[in-house]
Amino acid sequence: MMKLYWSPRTRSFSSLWLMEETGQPYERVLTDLSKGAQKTPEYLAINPMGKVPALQDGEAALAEAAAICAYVAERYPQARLAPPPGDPLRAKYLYWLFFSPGCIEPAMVQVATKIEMNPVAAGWGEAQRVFDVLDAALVKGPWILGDTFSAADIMIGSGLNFAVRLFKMVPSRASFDRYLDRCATRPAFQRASAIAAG
Ligand SMILES: N[C@@H](CCC(=O)N[C@@H](CS)C(=O)NCC(=O)O)C(=O)O
Repeated sequence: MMKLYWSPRTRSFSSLWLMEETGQPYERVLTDLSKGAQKTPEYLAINPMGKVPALQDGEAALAEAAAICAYVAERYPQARLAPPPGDPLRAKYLYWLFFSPGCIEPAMVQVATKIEMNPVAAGWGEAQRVFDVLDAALVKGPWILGDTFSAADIMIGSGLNFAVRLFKMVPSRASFDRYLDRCATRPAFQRASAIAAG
């Protein structure tokens, strides 16, 4: 059984939501960040960055929320969390899965901290453009790939939920609000929220 190392009110929400979407049994290991559980030698052997989330699957271990999405979607194809290889939708799926940590997350941090960056050198360019691109992609909906829900929605939905709704780091937009409302109607999102709330 897969083991998910997680902590409430952290980026590990995406992995909780992901595991709930699979419908597969998994073990949750509550990792107390305030007690430094993420910096013990045992934990660092799983994720040398000393951060949650992390996932153990037999002899395999990995961290990074988006990588966990890609791994679990591949391990449980029956959950249909990723368009299969050969499906033209897979290109956009991979694009949005990587866009989340590569562009959305740093843009959120930049907006929240107001740090100035040269947009040519910054991998995400201009924060405003990141949110404009996301806005345009979410206007039609219901999901980032259109009619197909995927693990890319788990990354984008959890990131937006964290930054727009929970921590109010980034101003919302009509398309973000509608999208987040749709995410929140998913039973797996609701179960993950209940688990995270304790
Ligand atoms: N790039 C990582 C970031 C993970 C991360 O920053 N986790 C934070 C909580 S949101 C953490 O574990 N912080 C504890 C620490 O740094 O000691 C991912 O996307 O999974």
